[in-house]
This record gives sequence, C-alpha cells and structure tokens, in this order.
Amino acid sequence: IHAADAKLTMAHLFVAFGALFIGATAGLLQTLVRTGKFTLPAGIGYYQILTVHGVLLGLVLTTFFIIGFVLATQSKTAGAYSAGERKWAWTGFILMTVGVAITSTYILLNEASVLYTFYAPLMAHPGFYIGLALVVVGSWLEGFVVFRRHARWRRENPGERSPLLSYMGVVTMLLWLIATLGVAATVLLQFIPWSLGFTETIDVLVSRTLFWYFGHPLVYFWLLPAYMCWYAIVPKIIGGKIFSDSLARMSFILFLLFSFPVGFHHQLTEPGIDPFWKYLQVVLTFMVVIPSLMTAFALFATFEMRGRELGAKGLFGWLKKMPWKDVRFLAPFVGMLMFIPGGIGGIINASNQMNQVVHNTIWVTGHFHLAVATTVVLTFFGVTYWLVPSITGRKLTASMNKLGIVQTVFWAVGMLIMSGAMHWHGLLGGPRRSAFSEYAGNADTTSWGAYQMAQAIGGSILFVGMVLMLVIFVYLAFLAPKGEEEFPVATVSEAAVPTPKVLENWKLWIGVTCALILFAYTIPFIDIVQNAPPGSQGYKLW
Ligand code: HAS
Repeated sequence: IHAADAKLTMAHLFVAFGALFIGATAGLLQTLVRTGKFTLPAGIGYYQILTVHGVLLGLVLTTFFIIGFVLATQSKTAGAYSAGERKWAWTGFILMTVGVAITSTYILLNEASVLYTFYAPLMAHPGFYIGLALVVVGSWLEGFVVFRRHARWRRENPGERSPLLSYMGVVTMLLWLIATLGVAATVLLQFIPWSLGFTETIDVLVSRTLFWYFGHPLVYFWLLPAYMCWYAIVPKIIGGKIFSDSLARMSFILFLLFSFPVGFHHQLTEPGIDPFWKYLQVVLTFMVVIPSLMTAFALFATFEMRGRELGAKGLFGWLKKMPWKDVRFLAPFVGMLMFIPGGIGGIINASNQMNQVVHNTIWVTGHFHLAVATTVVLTFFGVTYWLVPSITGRKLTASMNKLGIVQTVFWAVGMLIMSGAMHWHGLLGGPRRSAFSEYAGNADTTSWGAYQMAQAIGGSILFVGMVLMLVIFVYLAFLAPKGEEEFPVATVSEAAVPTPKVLENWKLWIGVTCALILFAYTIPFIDIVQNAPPGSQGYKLW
C-alpha cells in the first residue's frame, strides 16, 4: 500500500498494542485478586484496574486496531487515499489519541473507576467522559474518510462491483457511526452536564438504554473486521477462493440491519421496560445470529472446496490439507473454532429464561472472553503477522512464524482454562464485576475456590501470550529483515453467482436500519421517559 497510508495504519497499531500491554497486565492482576490470595499494592483499587482493563482492551485496542486495519485493506483494494483524505484521517487519529490520554489519566488517578460500561449512578470525573467524546468524534472523521474513498472508487469505476474489503470497511464504519450516536447522546446530554454539576440527577434507565443501543452493535463492530479476514483473506492464505461475494456482502448487510434493535437483551432483568419490547428484541437477537451461521457455512465451504482441490476425500478430509504450520492461517482458525462455544454461549444469554440464571454472573465474562478476547483478538493477531511486515517492507521470518504458533497456543490454552472456569463459576452463582469476597461465609462460595484458582492460572498463561505477541509485534515493526511480504487478498470463486446491485444500495440499507431502530425503540423509549421517577432528568423532560 502507499507508504503514507502504511504510516497511518502503523500509528493506529502502536496505540492498539500499547493498550494491549497495559490492559492485559491489569487483567492478570484481576484474576490474582479474585483468588483471595493477593492484594493490590500501593492502594490501587480493584475497580480502578478493572476500568483500565475494560476501557483499554474493549474500547481502545479494538477501535484503533480496527480503524488501522480498515484503512490498510481499503488502501490496498480501492487504492491510496488522497492527500486531503489522509489529512482528515490523521486529524481523527490525533483526536482519538488525545481522548484516550485524557480518559486514561482520570482512570489512573482513580477518579473514574466506573468500568467500561460507566453505568449511572456511578459518576466519574468529567474528564473521563470528555476524553471518550473526543475518541468518538475522532473515529467519525476516520469513518467519513472510509466512506469518501469508497464513493470515489465507485465514481471512478461506474457499473463495476466495488472491492469487497472496501465495501466491508464501509459497513463496519457505518455500524460504528450509527451505534455511537447512542453513546454520544448519553455522554453529551446526560453524563457531562451531570458530572459538571449542571444537573442534579441523571435518569439511570435512559442512560443504560442509550448505552446498550450502542453496546450491542459495538460487539459486532469488533466482530466484522474478523469476518473481513475470514471471508477475504484466509481463502487466499490457504490457496483457495472466496466462496461467494454476494453471501459475504449479504451477511454484512444483515449485521447492519439487526445489530441495533437488540440492545434490550442486555437489560432483560431491568425494571421499567415493558416485557413485550424485551420479547421483541429477543426475537430480533435470534435474527442477528443468522449472518454468523451464514459465515460458518461459507467458511466450511471454502475449506472444503480447497481441500477437494488438493485431493481431500470425505466430510472432514479437508482438515488434513490446511496449512496448519502457517500462523497467518492457524491464529484466525483457532479464533473461528472458539466462536462455536462463544456463539452458543451468546444464544444461551439471549434466551430470556436462561438469562435469569447467568445475568451478572461471571458466566457472561466467560462468554465475552471467548467471543471478543479469543475469536476477534486471535484473528487480529493473525492479521498482524502479515500486515505489519507487508506495510513496513519487512518479512515474517520462519522463526517468528514459529513463535507466532507458540503464541497462538498460549492464548488459546490460557483463554480456554480461564473462560471455561468463568462459565462454571458463573453457573455456581459467582458474580461478575466483583473482587474477592466470602460473602460472610455463605455456603455457595465454598465451591468457588478451584474455579478462581483456574482463572488465575489461565490469566497467567495469557499474560505470557501477551508478552510474546508484543515481542513479535515490535520485531516485525522494527527488526525483521527487509523484504516483501504478501498482503493476501482473495479473489472470488468462478462458481459464485454475480453479486446483485441492490447490495450496494446504501440509501435502502440505511433506511431499513433506521426504520428497524425506530420500530424497536420509539415506544419503549417514550414509556421509559414517561414513567421516569419524579425528580429525575427524564421526569422533567416529559
Ligand atoms: Fe455477546 C453479553 C448475546 C456474540 C460480546 N457479549 C456480551 C458482553 C460482551 C459480548 C462484551 O443476549 C458483555 C457486555 C457487558 O459488559 O455486560 N452475544 C450474544 C449473541 C451473540 C453474541 C446472541 N457477544 C457476541 C460477540 C461478541 C460478544 C461476537 C464480541 C465480539 N451477549 C449476548 C447477551 C449478553 C451478551 C444476551 C448479555 C448477557 C447478560 O445478561 O448480561 C451471537 O452473535 C452469537 C452468534 C454466533 C454463532 C457462532 C457461529 C460460528 C462461527 C465459527 C465457524 C467456525 C468454523 C471452524 C468454520 C452462532 C461463525 C470450524 C472447524 C471445525 C474443525 C469444527
């Protein structure tokens, strides 16, 4: 890709991997605290490091990595950015980085120990929210650059099918843009005035509803770049082709449509929301499972087609033909594999009755460590192995490839132990978001010890995995031998049907998305505001 675009992507990756270092160290400390055998030194608080962990890994690592990756794949497939576009992207990046610095400062000063969900009525220093708002505004600027570049490609190539990775980048950033409207609203209209003392109260339910309007699409904003790699890059690495361009685009559009009207599945136990609307959003949640099942189908088809080309026989013969020793394949593949239990856990969470059992237990923490911290993050690591050397003019050496395989094993084993223990511990009633406690000798807690220990063992293995990843990243960015590394982008199988033009009809898809949002949220939102308790912000509003 163009050297100036490569610089832009690398800047994002440096922030992302810096966040990985601090965030994962905080994660290790949390698992140690939860064993009850370790106390944090120097008056550091448990919720302080839990906030560091959630904000730096859930919001900073992901957002910076994703935008860097989207920019690189778009520059590769749609062509370099113009000088003006690049300037806007840098402005966005700087705003985001300044925002992260402000937010992190207040967390580290223990003035914002409110976790990454910053639920009201927990109140942070206004700097925490202002920093977050800057991150969001900066990311919007970068999103507009992605939209502009895609539109420019379409103008310059009328009637042609747009590059798949650029198209996917547009959907990913569109999803982010529409989702962040919710969090921007609660931060600007509720949290900032309240934390500055301009308003005395805050409407808790309005703030949580706006947060989860954002929070669920947020998890698909994390997932879609992993799917970009699975659909359009992994087939090239295994020497195959994309199973179907239209299926890939369709699944991205389905994510855009169905990511939004489902936020209530995070609020199933909350009073103040009519059960009918919870029911409706649960049904819609099952709709958003469909594009993941389509993805699983397309990937099996890709692997099988390639396997058969190489002479594989039988249902699973393809397994023997995959390039297991190539970390660029292995890491995302392990990610896919872990998404099978991760996705099943999600379906359990979304089922109203079962949600009553697992909600607010550490089972949920186990679920998202499989989904985001394994599926998504291992795929991002898999991308790093070729992306960094490819855009910095270096080579992924055989020894780094081997170290990458060791890294993948450490990450997968650590996560399986930690997350497996979290699932069981949760079913035994272990709460999430909580430091060690014996709950005044409550009998239930006696069975938790082994699971807490297993989480600390898993967490320690993961810590080694994190260190290995950082060593590899730094080596690939600065020390690897100069050379040319492939930027793998697959072509579409000749057997695939042509892509229908309607998939590029943005007005239509944005229109349907807005209609679904209005349908799922208008009446419950009016209800929430109308029923706000006397004295709250919402009450005055009505
Ligand atoms: Fe979730 C809570 C429901 C997916 C992340 N989720 C969370 C939280 C996070 C999170 C961070 O309904 C906690 C938020 C908080 O702090 O409170 N989740 C779902 C559902 C899905 C789902 C239905 N979640 C994700 C993804 C995440 C993520 C993806 C991050 C990236 N989740 C919930 C619910 C809650 C929740 C409730 C609230 C719980 C509560 O009470 O608080 C679905 O999208 C899952 C669909 C996925 C599948 C799997 C498809 C499999 C594929 C792999 C193919 C493999 C191959 C290899 C080809 C059905 C695509 C095969 C090879 C072989 C050899 C076999």
